[in-house]
Amino acid sequence: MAPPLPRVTYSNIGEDFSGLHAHLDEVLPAVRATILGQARLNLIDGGNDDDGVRYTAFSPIDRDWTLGTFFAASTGAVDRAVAAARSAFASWSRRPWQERIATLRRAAELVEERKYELSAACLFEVGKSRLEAVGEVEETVDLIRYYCDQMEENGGYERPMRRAFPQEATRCVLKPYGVFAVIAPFNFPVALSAAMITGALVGGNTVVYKPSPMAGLTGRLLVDCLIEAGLPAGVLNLICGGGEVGEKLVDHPGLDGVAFTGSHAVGMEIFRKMAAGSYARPVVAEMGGKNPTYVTASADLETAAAGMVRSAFGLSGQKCSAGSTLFVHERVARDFLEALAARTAALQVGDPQRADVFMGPVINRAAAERFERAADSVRQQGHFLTGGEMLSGGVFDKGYYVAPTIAVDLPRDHDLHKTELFLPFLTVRMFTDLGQAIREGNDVPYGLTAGIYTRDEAELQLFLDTAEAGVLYANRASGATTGAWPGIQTFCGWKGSGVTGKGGLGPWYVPQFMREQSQTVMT
Ligand code: UN1
Repeated sequence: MAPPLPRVTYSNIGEDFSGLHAHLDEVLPAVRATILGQARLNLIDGGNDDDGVRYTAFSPIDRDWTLGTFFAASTGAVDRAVAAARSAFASWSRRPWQERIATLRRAAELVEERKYELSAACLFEVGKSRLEAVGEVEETVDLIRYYCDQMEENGGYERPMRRAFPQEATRCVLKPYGVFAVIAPFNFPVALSAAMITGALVGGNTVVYKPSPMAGLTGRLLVDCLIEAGLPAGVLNLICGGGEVGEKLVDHPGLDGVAFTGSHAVGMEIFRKMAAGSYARPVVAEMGGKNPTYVTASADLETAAAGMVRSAFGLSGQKCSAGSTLFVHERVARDFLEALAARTAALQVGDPQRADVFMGPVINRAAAERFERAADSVRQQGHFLTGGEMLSGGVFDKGYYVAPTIAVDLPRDHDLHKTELFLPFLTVRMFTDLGQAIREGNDVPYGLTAGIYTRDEAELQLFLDTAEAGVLYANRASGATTGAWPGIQTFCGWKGSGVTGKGGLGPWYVPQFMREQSQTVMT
């Protein structure tokens, strides 16, 4: 038997992936032939459902490839999905948590069995590189298992309390809220959907899940794994569609909470809505970032350049963890920017089916237009170290491809240093005082990730003490600000990047989907 293929964890960049690539050479055409282009229905109360406006989605790699047809759920379908989740809640929530996690663990096994098929679907749907796509599905398997482990390690979040009197026994119990809407983004369509769905389900909630309109295919393939693992009808419902369907869902009075990953603007709107009724309902949200990296005069410049390139341009910069703004010490700026430009020039951009491609397209026309506007403003007020243009010719004319871009010489307070672009677009500022640079890096409404490259203990400590972000990295070649892994790096958005002060991938995630009850019984 052939040895198992190596796992992809975003960080194991030194591995030999040649066997994996050989396998993907076979899987990709097969998936393209069998999985793309089909009608993908919604799933309500265990049944397929086409009640809604039919739409077709195309691959960002090549607009001539149909991903599939989907149904933007009608108002009636949204109502039925919420009602189904509501009626499934009583028995799902009362089921012993051990049974709930057994089902979720079976789902993790199915995701693992289908990992190359899911990765390939993800590659075609989002335009991810091979390793980004496989890494995401591996991350999915680990995070489902990690959340199940958390439930187990915490004994289902039930614990005996102290006794005021010998005759009085008290337990503290975390209980599910009820029906959660799960609204997911396009960029990690499998991992982030699975994270929110699992968090809600292991805690005993039921779910109405809406994937991104750009990611209905992987959304449905993921749901199939969960359903085949044995979730009862109505426990997990799938409705497709864009913002208008999302709005109907969030406005639905039958919801008890919302889990959301996406833009700051939409997340805040959901948060305000969920606080507007007669009582506030929980929102578990992760809402982007403008993540700074600091390269000090003591840094190992090659390590720093390697990590910066991966975080700025991996997945075409379309990660909330992307490293999108750089502070480099004046003394090393010339050498560092030279190393950075050389590594950027060496990146392969193109059709991500190819093994050597690091960066595929951006997701859609809106992203390409955002790129053009940002590039225009650099032309007016700064310069490009590299990039700045849309790519054309060959496959570049089939999708939306842009050059990995590094902007220098912009005014210090320019908007591009502060706005999340969700593009392969890095802005650069120089500094002489690290404390001052960190204050500038902190001066955004976000606080998700931050990175530093330094060999000076005091600089490192200053960064760890003062950087305002939930995920900090130092001296990492595999990613300056990206690459958090379940059970290893928790992923908590500070300030406008989150709302609860607790993050994904870590020990406090699942309890966010539950509320506390104290039960005192006289014995
Ligand atoms: C995101 O950045 O949009 O840390 C999600 C990372 C991955 C993905 C996080 N776990 O880069």
